[in-house]
Amino acid sequence: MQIGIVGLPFSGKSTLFQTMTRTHLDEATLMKQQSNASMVKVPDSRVDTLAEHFNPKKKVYSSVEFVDVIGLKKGDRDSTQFTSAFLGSVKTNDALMHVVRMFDDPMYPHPEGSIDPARDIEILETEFLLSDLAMVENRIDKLRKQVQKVQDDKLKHELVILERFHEALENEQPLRTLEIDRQDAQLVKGFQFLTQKPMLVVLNLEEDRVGDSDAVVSEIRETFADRGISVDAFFGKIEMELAQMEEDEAEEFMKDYGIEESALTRIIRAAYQMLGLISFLTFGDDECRSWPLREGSTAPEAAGVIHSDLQDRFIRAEVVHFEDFVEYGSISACKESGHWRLEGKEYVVQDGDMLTIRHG
Ligand SMILES: Nc1nc2c(ncn2[C@@H]2O[C@H](COP(=O)(O)OP(=O)(O)O)[C@@H](O)[C@H]2O)c(=O)[nH]1
Ligand SMILES: [Mg+2]
Repeated sequence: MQIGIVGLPFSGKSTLFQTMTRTHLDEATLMKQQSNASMVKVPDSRVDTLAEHFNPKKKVYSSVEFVDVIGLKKGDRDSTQFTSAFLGSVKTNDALMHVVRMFDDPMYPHPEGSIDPARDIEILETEFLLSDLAMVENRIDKLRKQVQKVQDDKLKHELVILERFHEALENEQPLRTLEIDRQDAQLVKGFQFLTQKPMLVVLNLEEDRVGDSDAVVSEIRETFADRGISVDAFFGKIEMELAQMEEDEAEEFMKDYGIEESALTRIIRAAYQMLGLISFLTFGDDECRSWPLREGSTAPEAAGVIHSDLQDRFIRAEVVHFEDFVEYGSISACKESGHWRLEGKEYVVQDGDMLTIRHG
């Protein structure tokens, strides 16, 4: 599962990537024009709570991969199309984060000449839409010819879905706004349509906007209300400074600015949810840990995230919900009060479930 960071040049993509991954890439690496990928820890205070209780040797957090997608330079755009190399590297991501520049810096001129977040969002959205439209039209042409020659229900059905997509795209409606059932989604998954990917717009604000960032976010949210995108904000410059501080120094600094929660934490969590992931927990003297799981997965599938062997040899899962664990104070107290369960193969794992897998 991968989240691609996209956006116009000098919007703060690499800044966001580096502060999130706590890496520092030198200019030479950044200039290489290749995408950089890195795993990012998903903060989860439940793991800390479990660790306080079990005192394990290790604490491990669920993580997701972020990619700083390179390939979109100013020269890469002509009047209508981004390079196919850029679009190709966007395609492979499961969800997208669009960094939109709202800071002013004459050293790094905005490629469009001015700060205008709605315009910048539109530039990328339009580009993705046109790319999908071209692909849909191409495929529809082929399918129409094929279904005339051979009787094939699957191809006919694909044609129906794609015609529906075509209509939406022609009305400038991104595919992510369409309701589509699982089977149909599976059938067209291979196209990796760009406007079908969950999209989080992240506004990169000037540090003096801390006070009115909520208002800025709301305004953009309203403007794009019908596009099925989420909107959030961060302060690139502040995050760069925070990343270089010790923890207590960072806390003090955030207080001075009146920031309650690190924007990075919030954005990482939002991205995680956007991928349709929840977390289940494992615990013990050895390790307390959160694990990523696709929403709607069963207990054996969760076991498979830990180890494929565990899925094959799954018998039952012992389940306590984290909230109950906190309320009753221990696993044995949960047992006594009826908050401990044995679940079978059909059980759908919930966010915050503490699991112990019984296996053969
Ligand atoms: N003043 C200011 N500068 C920023 C901010 N975010 C990024 N920058 C600077 O803008 C330049 C471009 O940022 P970068 O992250 O490399 O943009 P990218 O091309 O989208 O990857 C860098 O010199 C950053 O240090 C911000 O919020 N405020
Ligand atoms: Mg960059």
